[in-house]
Amino acid sequence: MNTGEGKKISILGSTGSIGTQSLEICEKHGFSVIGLTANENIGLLEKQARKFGVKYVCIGNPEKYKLLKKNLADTGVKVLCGEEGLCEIAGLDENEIVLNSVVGMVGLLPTLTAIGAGKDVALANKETLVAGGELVMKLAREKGVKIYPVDSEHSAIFQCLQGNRREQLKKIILTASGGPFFGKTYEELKQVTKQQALHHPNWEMGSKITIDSATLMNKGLEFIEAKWLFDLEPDQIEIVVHRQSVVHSAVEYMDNSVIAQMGVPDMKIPIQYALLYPERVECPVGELSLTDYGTLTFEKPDFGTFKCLETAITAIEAGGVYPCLVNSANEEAVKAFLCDKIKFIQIGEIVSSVLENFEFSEITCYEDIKRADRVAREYVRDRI
Ligand code: MN3
Repeated sequence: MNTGEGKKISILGSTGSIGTQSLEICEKHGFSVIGLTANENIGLLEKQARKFGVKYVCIGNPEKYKLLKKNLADTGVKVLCGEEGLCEIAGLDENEIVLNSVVGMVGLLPTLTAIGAGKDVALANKETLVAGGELVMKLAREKGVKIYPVDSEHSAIFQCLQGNRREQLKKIILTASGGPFFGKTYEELKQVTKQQALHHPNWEMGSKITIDSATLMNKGLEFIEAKWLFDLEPDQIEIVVHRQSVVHSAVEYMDNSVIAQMGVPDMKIPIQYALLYPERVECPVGELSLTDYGTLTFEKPDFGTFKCLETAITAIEAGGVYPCLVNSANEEAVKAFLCDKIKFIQIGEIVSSVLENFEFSEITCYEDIKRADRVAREYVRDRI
């Protein structure tokens, strides 16, 4: 039985929402935490490092490296820095599993490093599969490495696949909360503020993913993530808006039977399932009361209003470099929105314009992805 007791794990992005909840799960089940990484938050990273007695930490921002090193000088913790340090921790020989919950494209190389080192990956960094899905899945197959989805929708699909034959799957139903602006018209979206965009009705998350949820880009990224994780054609994925976030997604089989996974909207369930698969043991979350909810609703998404969603789907249908370009353009546009440089509505305008402004090319190696990432970001900066 996979009890987690003594199982060696490193967590990339340990100070974020997924990272802190993952550490709660690790503490509950007695995991042995080897390495932790953060981008900026050295205060929390230091606390976590001391509490879990880790051997390695890495800080993304090089300006904070010296201070962190000084603060941890009385411990034996090895302090690393930047992408190089992130990859060093991802590929540590001692790791039995690596949980990747960093935000954005920067998570891709550590994922490839962990897989390259033969380590199973619990994946919460969706940009990894959006930008590099083909490379990542190919390497995982070659190395015989398992990728356990942490994203709640993909965990739900993964759970619905258990005990059934993959070749008898017809399609998947990917549920979307609809975000804070569901039901608004394109005209109304022109007026929304940053504060409104940062307020998600069901989930507490970091600012990047919260904005992605408001534009529905998050669902577009998850569409692409699902395509790679479960080896689907785009027309096998249906997006359904489900405001209550109780049905976390579903799978339809050849006999038209639909199996869904449900639960309260709490990431600790999918995190724990990824870390303790295939065990189902006590988890520190509330029970689901269907009668308290009373009504569950399902609606079609508004593709015309939420341009990011349609763009992401078109990008994966076109294939090649497009998903990576669209993802990087989105990262840059969200950054600009969070710095008050563009309006909410412009995120979708910028992201969708990428498709008309770049030629198709194949992705055959990591360098191709880096190049696409760079040109997409330059393109967005030039337009702002
Ligand atoms: Mn999700």
